[in-house]
Formats: sequence, C-alpha cells, structure tokens
Amino acid sequence: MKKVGIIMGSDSDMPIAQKAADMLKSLGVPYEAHIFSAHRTPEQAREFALNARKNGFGALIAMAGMAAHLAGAIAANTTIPVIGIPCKSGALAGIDALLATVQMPTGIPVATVAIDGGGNAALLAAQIIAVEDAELAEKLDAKRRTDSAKVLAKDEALSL
Ligand code: RP5
Repeated sequence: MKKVGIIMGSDSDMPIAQKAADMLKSLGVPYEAHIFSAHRTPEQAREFALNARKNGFGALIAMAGMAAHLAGAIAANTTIPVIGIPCKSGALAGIDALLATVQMPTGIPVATVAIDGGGNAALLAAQIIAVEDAELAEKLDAKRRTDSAKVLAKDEALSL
C-alpha cells in the first residue's frame, strides 16, 4: 500500500499532526511524518515533494498556521494529491492560514480541509489510497457504518 506523508510546518502543529496520524493508524494506512517549513527549511520541503512519488507516497497532508504556504509549496513540486490543513495559530486564529491554504492558483490544486481538521485530512488521504485498494475501501465503509450507528444510538437514548 502507498504511504501518506504528514508534513507540519512547525512542531507547534504537532497536536493536529497527531490527530491525522491516529486516524491513519486506526485504518492501518502507513504514514511518515516530518517537520518541514516553507519558510524556514524551503530546500528540504522542496526535496521531499520532488522525491515523494519515487519514495512510495500516494497522498500528502501538509499543515501550517499563519502565512501558511507549506501545502502550496509542496503541491508546486509534485502531482501527488496534496491535502492542506490550515492550523489555528497567532492573532487571526486560523482564518489567515485558511485563506493562504485554500486560495491556490489554477494548475496547483490543494484540497483544503477545515481549520485544525486533522481527522478529515487523514480520511481524505485514506480515500485517495483506497481508490486502488478494496480492503481499505471496505474499512472506510465500515467506519461510516459505525459512525452512523453511534449517532442512531444517541438518538435512541435521547430524552430531553
Ligand atoms: C507556521 O507558523 C507553523 O506551521 C505554525 O503553525 C506557525 C507558528 O510556528 P512556530 O512559530 O510556533 O514555530 O509556520
């Protein structure tokens, strides 16, 4: 199975990276995590993206806060699907990162999830890998069924 890359712009993004890692672990999807910054380590971010396909990655998750250029910088150097997570950080609480991550120019797409959306980023990455993996697709279907059953059980138990 192809790997998912989890790239964070700073170790201060670790709680969001952990959410993504936990979700991938629960689905049995292999992943590799790194700290590369679009601004502080631009060469390493570029090298990682350029070599991602030959290194066995099938989807990349890139997260950053504030002037969040990481997902776009990664996407500029690979055609592997890139999922961007805007992180809540600094005075604008993630709105800055959301706009910086989502407003990509035509030609370099980044699939942007919600602010701090580590869980959905991992699920989307798993869904991309599952296009070519029936066993993983069944795990994702089973999770949907379990999640539905949990809501229905809460509905059943509801007494206001
Ligand atoms: C971004 O700026 C990082 O992704 C982080 O979310 C934010 C703050 O980084 P630190 O100053 O905490 O390293 O580059």
